[in-house]
Amino acid sequence: MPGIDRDVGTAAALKPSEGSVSEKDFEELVLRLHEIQAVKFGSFKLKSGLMSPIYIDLRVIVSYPDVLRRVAEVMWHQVSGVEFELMCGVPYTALPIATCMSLLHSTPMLMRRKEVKDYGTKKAIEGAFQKGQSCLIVEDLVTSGASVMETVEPLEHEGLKVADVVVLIDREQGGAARMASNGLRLHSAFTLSFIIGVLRRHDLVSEQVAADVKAFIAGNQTFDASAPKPAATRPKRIPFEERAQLAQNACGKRLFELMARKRSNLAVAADVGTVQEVLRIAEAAGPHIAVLKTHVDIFDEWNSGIAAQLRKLAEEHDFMIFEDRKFADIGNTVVSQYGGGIYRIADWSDMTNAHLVPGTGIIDGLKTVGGPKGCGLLLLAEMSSKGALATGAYTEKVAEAAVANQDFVMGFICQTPAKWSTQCPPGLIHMTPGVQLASGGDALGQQYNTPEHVIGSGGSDVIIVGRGIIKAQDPGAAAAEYKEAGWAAYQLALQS
Ligand code: S5P
Repeated sequence: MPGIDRDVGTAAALKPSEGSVSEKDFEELVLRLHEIQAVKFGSFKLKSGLMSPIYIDLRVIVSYPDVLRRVAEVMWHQVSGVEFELMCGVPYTALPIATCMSLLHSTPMLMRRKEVKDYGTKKAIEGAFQKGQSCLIVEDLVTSGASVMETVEPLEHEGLKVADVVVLIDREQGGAARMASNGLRLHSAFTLSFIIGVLRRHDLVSEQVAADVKAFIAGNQTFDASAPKPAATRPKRIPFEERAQLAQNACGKRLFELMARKRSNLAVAADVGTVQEVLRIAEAAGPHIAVLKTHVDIFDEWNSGIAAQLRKLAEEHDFMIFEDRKFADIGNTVVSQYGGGIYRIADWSDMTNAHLVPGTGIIDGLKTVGGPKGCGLLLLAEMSSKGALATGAYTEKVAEAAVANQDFVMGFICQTPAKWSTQCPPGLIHMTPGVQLASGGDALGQQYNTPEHVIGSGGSDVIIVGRGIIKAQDPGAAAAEYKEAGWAAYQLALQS
């Protein structure tokens, strides 16, 4: 059934097209919503900071079962001709509405977990469903449509089909157009204009307020259909040689130059148990890699002589050394861990990495040791392992800290920088572990993506490959293969 076009006050527009809900029911519901102050007039500061002459708060309807039931009925009425097998409410206000619709019409419901942003690794959708089933989205209020899209994405990620969205109130600020541009049909019970029309007829708002609301709607549109889609506006990828000029950290600059010169954006994770093996990997993979990554504490022995041998191979084959120490302590402690101890990491590695859990003091501490030596720091912004906690707001904080400390921070260990809200300057490098030629994982939570995915849609620069190379029969040949795949993905990304 097509949605009812509800323009201010026209009788034809008020007529519900079918079913048990009458024109009078719609009008009475508007009056009741006004009565319980779900719709208020005055001067209200919105989340966006804008001042609005109208405020709609549908959270209160849970306190009025008669209203909740009527809301559910008019919304159900709007989709009476739409085919769907499941329903999912947009958290939180629409959840009781969806529940009520589900109970009244015996239609199963799903629930989206709002706190799970990273739906690649965690259960974001609760309930029983099968791939390919159709799901109706239930929302209380649509302004720009952004919240609806946040619920559509994880449902589609699970293989569900979403084509229709039902909403109680459409603020007419561009939500319907935005949804249409994403292939979704918006069915609204009321538009803001319709609500104002009813209240005006009952003399519950003045002519001036009605005019103010109309002007507000007209002046605050959120969707410009002629504007290019976000993907098209994403800044173009800049070649490594140009980014070398933009890097503020000397080590980051060297790495960009090296990658451009050697035509390799491959780092090998030399996670082997003996010094003999690490030297063998460095020799075999050396001609193909930009970076050799070590975990020095898993080798069977270590001394300055071994460090010198590794450095010699780095000079011969033109690669840099990254000690994957993942520092995570207070500034004062990491100074000793980085500069001292039996490993003396800062003496032989070009770069190391750190978690930002302790706060930015860890960057300051590491900088006192590595800064004067021309070393660089990579911050762990995201991790490849299942259930990793470094997501969402944490990742954004890490990005902000890197941007603020570019003299020592050269970039990130991350997964999908293309999805971050923080726009990172092109002088920062993104390096991504959890890479193999086929996606998959191991028994202990590691998750693999392909070089194309990581560099392409993921937006990263460097692939870090461990077992894909070191466990291969011929690590040299495997490194050559990963080098080709990583570089081809980078070339493709430059063109898109
Ligand atoms: O999130 C991360 C960060 C790192 S540095 N996930 C990771 O796997 N790593 C490291 O990358 C990990 O410690 C290992 O050295 C390498 C991945 O190895 P692979 O054998 O799974 O490719």
